[in-house]
Amino acid sequence: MRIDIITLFPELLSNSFEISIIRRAIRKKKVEIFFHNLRDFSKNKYKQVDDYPYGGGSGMVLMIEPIFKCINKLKSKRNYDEIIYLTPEAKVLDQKMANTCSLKENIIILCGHYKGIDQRVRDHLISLEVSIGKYVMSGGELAAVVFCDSIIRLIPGVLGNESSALNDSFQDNIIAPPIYTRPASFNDWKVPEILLSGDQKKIEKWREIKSTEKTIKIKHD
Ligand code: 6GU
Repeated sequence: MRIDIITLFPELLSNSFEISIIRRAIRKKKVEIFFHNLRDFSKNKYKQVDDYPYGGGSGMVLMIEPIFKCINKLKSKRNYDEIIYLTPEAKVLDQKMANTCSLKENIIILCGHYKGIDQRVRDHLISLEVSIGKYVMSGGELAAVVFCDSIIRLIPGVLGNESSALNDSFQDNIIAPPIYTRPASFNDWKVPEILLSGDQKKIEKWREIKSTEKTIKIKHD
């Protein structure tokens, strides 16, 4: 997979991709990530990329021209399966969306900023809009990290143990059961006896019950 991220703040993003599973995915060549600074596509000597909204109102609006130029440059080199705009005004990311997006070959991610972007970008250049939750952040950069992490870990061959993504919470709308590791007792807080029993059948049953309990609890919170 190739991910091109269009942003005003590449420095906010780049470090996040240099740790853990994403770094491993990059090293294993399962994913390539490129950053494009929108300011490099400004025709203005002050590198301006935003302007006042027509009709008045507060806040600045990202202009269409630099975005258009950047997207066009990328599209001239390869085909993109999806051009994604990250905005709180969209369907909220869930595991199903992450699964679908993890199958794409090439995607562009546009991070919003300021008050928003010229509506014509959304109408004519964007194929998918994604939010990461029902709250507002100052920009799409942190959302891009969240979105990329959620899809990269699903690319086949990224996680060491293939089944480990399949057993993730939310893959079947089910929350994973509690897990423990050594020591069996810490401060007198004990690992459930059954997990030490070696009785795999009983353990599976116990995990199912705990999963269900957690799932019901979270749905009712
Ligand atoms: Cl994708 N962007 C911003 N700016 N805020 C958000 C978001 C995205 N998702 C939730 N809040």
